[in-house]
Amino acid sequence: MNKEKLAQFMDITEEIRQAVAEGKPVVALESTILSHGMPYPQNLDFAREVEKIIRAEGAVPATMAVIDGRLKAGLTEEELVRMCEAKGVLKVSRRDLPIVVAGKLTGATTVATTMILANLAGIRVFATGGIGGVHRGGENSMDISADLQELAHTPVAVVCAGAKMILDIGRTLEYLETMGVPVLGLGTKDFPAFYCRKSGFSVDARVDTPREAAAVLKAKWDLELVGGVLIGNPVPEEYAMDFDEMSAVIDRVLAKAEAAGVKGKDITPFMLAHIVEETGGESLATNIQLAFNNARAAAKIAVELSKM
Ligand code: PSU
Ligand code: MN
Repeated sequence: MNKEKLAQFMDITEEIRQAVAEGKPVVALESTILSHGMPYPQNLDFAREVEKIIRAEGAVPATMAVIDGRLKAGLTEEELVRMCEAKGVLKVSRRDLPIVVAGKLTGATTVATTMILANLAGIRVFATGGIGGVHRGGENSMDISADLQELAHTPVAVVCAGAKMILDIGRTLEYLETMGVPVLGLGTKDFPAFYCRKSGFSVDARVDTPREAAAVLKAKWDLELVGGVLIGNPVPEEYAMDFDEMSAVIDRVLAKAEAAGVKGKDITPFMLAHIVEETGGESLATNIQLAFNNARAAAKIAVELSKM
């Protein structure tokens, strides 16, 4: 999109605009993780700290959101507080974007929408916690996150701690294969399972350094292959949770969601809130630490990519 047209819809902070123009490293961040993924006020401390971590690695953070119908790359302190308080903040995936823009509404961006905004702003690397995917029972419900289609089409690399066991990880990876999305493991051959370091499913390739990961991104885009790359970065050992214990928690919470009739876009936020409750906050601490770890890795990858 040309600059004049983009300016009709989007506000990009001067710092981000300049960094992108000069080819400096920038890391996109989503806001659904803040508004619908973590409780207030822990989400606000998290949001500030994650930006610091990216800066410490020599990259510029770019938190995405839609505020009063304006697309935002980079938020002011006031805007960050508004997203974290989350009063009347919608969850905005690709299909919702024109509706919140036309209605001048405020919404948090999912992985899919953050990729769209990052691409509009010229940002190639994005750090998050976990991605959406094929839900368990998705072969019947057809509940497949728009995040997967976005990875197929939009040229942004997403650094995540894998996918939660609330999803069908096997089918999520099959879907990504069909859509031609490379799945890399940072220091691992095993696709991580968010709270746990291993899912039992393999990635397509293990990369051991941020430089190796950046080289795959560069090759993909130099070849003009459409779409993104998914990079799985396991939660640090000291914060990882027990696989069997987490499986049991998730089974219980899934049963609760089913009994309550929770469907569609409300499932993920419902699950996250109830998992925190069931684990007595331990899962929140893990969630925060794995997201910090992803921000650090994404910043390092963005730095390497900017040198290539
Ligand atoms: N997984 C998490 N935390 C999150 C999400 C997923 O562990 O906050 C959010 C992300 O923004 C992701 C979205 O893009 O949920 C997926 O929602 P859906 O399945 O409705 O597409
Ligand atoms: Mn869904």
